[in-house]
Amino acid sequence: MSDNNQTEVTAVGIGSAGCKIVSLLSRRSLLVDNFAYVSCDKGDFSNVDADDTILVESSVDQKLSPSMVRGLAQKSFSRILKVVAGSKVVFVVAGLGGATGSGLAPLVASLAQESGAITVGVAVMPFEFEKKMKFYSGVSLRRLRSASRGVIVIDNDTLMKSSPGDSTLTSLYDTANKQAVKALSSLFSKSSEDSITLGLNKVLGTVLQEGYSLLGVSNSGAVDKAEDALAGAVLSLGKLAEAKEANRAVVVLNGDSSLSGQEVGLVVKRLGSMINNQSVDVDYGVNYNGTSQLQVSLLASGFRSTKYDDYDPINKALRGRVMDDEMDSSLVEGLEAIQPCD
Ligand SMILES: Nc1nc2c(ncn2[C@@H]2O[C@H](COP(=O)(O)OP(=O)(O)OP(=O)(O)O)[C@@H](O)[C@H]2O)c(=O)[nH]1
Ligand SMILES: [Mg+2]
Repeated sequence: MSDNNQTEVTAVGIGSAGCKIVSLLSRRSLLVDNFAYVSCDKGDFSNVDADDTILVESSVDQKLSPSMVRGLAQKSFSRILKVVAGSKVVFVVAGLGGATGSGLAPLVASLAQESGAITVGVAVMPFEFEKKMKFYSGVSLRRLRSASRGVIVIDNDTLMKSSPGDSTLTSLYDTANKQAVKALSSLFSKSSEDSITLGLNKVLGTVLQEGYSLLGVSNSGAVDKAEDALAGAVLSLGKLAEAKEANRAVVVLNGDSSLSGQEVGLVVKRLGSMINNQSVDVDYGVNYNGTSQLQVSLLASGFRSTKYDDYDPINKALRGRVMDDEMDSSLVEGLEAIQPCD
């Protein structure tokens, strides 16, 4: 698989949301050695400080669909394979629902799997009001799941809970990114003096299960902040799937030195019963380098169905029967490729 000179863990950001989130993660001290970016929009690389940017270009300006993006990306397969070559673990991070992330995340994941890496998709799902994005995101999530060994699903609505009602869309995204990056960083953080880290194996042990892993996030500054934030995180998962389907979970508490051992113990003990399954296996991490506002990030796995199944009504109607599930791609050529008839 990999030799000692090769990169162990790679994160690839795809499309606008994926590039933004991965570039924010690249500034943290994480168990990720290599960061790469793939997009159809050069602007997505503007805040990225890395050489590994792959631009998937169309010869004409046109509105793209996921299958058109996959067609255009065929020219970039060798570059994508080079980025993931030798990695033991590859995280493929994308917002689903647009053309680029929805089209390319499953494709990059399958290339990474082919290269021998353990591939984990990290999918950010659309806000409830982004109705037009639902169909592509539902189809892409299903494809990402079958192209990867595990998928971590993050719901944008879960992340925007702390935004005021009159926020602009860009500030909603900013808040969502801060929450997502804080939660993902705490799951994949390197060990340090002021933290008890989970380590990659425990997180992967949770994610590499059948079905989907869901990331629930909640913050609290209340007197009983540990219990309050945990309840919020469990509740946010309950909106996405049946909490009782969870069979494994890891939890990370992001707070400051006011977080007592008793509070941590309480969270770990309560978690099993809150997700309605006493036998659930719970590992935990704690970061003391945050603020008094406690963030609880709960990653639970084993969800065979989620609310996103409804985003792809065709697949739901097929009820598991397969029509033609090979990822389609259309080769797009501009008008200049159409030859006039004599
Ligand atoms: N959390 C978060 N979500 C975002 C952000 N930008 C977009 N999204 C979400 O990501 C999903 C896809 O949006 P984009 O990333 O803009 O789409 P894209 O993959 O670049 O695709 P196209 O631009 O259509 O080619 C949608 O669900 C959006 O809600 C962001 O900065 N943060
Ligand atoms: Mg975009």
